[in-house]
Amino acid sequence: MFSETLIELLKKDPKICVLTGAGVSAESGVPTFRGENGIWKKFRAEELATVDAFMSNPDLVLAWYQHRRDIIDNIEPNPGHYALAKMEKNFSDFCLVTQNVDNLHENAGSKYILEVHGNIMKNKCMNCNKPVERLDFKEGDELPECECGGMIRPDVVWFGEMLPQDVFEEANRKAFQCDLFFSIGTSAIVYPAAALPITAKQRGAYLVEINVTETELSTLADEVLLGPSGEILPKLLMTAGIDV
Ligand code: BV8
Ligand code: ZN
Repeated sequence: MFSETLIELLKKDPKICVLTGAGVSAESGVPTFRGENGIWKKFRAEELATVDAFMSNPDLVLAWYQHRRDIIDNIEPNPGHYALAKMEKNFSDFCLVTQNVDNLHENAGSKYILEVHGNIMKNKCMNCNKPVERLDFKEGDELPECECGGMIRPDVVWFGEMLPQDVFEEANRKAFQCDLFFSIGTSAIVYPAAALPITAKQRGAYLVEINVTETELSTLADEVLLGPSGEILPKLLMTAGIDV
């Protein structure tokens, strides 16, 4: 299932950079964005994950995020998350970049995580940027407001918004200098995060994709491992002699 090249490379303590997307959380029960049960299916991304959508329909957007938090509150990381936390302990230069906002990598024990699209458990004031912890909102509730009078929103990156500069710059630096890049559970179409595996490949890294289907990135990858990340990652570590 795994190439000799990949197994040999893993034995040399390579610099590793990983990009994860919604597919890594699918086996935990978090609906993906564009899959058959993808969240976007009920709503178009433009309707919900944008500033305009929030300003024109804050109730709907806040209720949608609450719905997603409610799902996330009742699920556990899966073996794919745990395998990535294990990798962090077994390699001296390991960077986990995630597009996921669901906190599952942290719950699985990963320590150093670059959350390039923010975190759904965090909120902030649109006016003064003051962080606001847990927000429980039901449709019809008063809209949450900051002491400064600003509206409170989820601290995630919406379409058309910039990614957190320092976080993305660090992710880019890691992609630039890594020997081995894993693109796991992502359709690799949302930029600029989707540029990271391309940067790594251009810089000479060995590019591995783990997904249940081929994506736009598959033709560029050195190795495409087709299957659920929750099964493939533990098997990969076992084959490379890293106990999971
Ligand atoms: C920016 C946070 C500019 C919020 C998200 C045209 C119109 C408008 C915008 C654009 C446009 N063209 C390009 C753009 C830019 C846009 C973009 O790339 N759009 C795409 C859709 C074309 N990008 C942006 O707007 C970004 N900002 O460009 O700003 C700018 C520049 C300077 C100054 C000012 C502004 C911001 C993008 C971030 C948007 N926020 N999420 C929230 O979560 O609510 S994006 C959202 O998509 C999630 O973060 C998600 O992670 C991300 C990517 O999706 P995936 O994770 O890949 O999930 P998906 O469902 O697509 O795929 C799942 C995959 O898993 C599938 O391949 C499936 O096969 C696989 N899978 C399923 N099960 C498993 C599995 N794999 C393994 N194992 C399994 N078991
Ligand atoms: Zn404020």
